[in-house]
Amino acid sequence: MKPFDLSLYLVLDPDLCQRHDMLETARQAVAGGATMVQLRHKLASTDERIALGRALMESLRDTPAVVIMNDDVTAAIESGVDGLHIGQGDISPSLARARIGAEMILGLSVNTEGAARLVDPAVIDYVGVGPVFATPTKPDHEKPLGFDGLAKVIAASPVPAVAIGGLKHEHVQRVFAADADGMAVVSAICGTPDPRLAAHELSERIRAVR
Ligand code: TZP
Ligand code: MG
Repeated sequence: MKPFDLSLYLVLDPDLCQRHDMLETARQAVAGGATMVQLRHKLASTDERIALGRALMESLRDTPAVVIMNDDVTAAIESGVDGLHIGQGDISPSLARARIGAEMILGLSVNTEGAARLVDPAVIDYVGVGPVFATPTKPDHEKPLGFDGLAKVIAASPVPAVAIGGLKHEHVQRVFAADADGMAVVSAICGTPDPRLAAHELSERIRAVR
């Protein structure tokens, strides 16, 4: 399995990151300090996801960044990305693991302490915990956790956790104080005029508080 660092996790959603070219946004964000990039393309076909996954892998080949495919097991396998991220309503973790094999990273979204406690560390490599705040980026999100809720869910998880949902530069200290291993963002990088600078400022702040 490729070693992964959850510190600054960019969720690349083409429907929300239209401001810039996808591959260029990913490259810029990684150049600025993003450690992981998830391709979350809800409206695409599996073939389109495969093409984008391959292009992203090629574009980030000379970097330590890890590429994760959201939801689509077939696209994750066929594109040769480093990992897969699934939600609570998606394919079951054990079935996902059986399909992707031992070498791919597997992430799972959790929103409650109960869901975190059910995580099997033999199956799941990391959890995404959120939303910390209500976010327009994901209108159908679960109830926001706040930082206290975040800390409780993370404490219940047997695997490393990345926090997500409405997170910005000014939240870095509280995210890591809740014992998160990383912070995941869409708009804090995609919604800015300069993704490289945004990632750089976030990663410097993360380095400072850890
Ligand atoms: N899962 C929970 S919140 C969210 C996802 C994918 C969206 C986070 O986007 P933003 O723009 O960083 O609030
Ligand atoms: Mg999903």
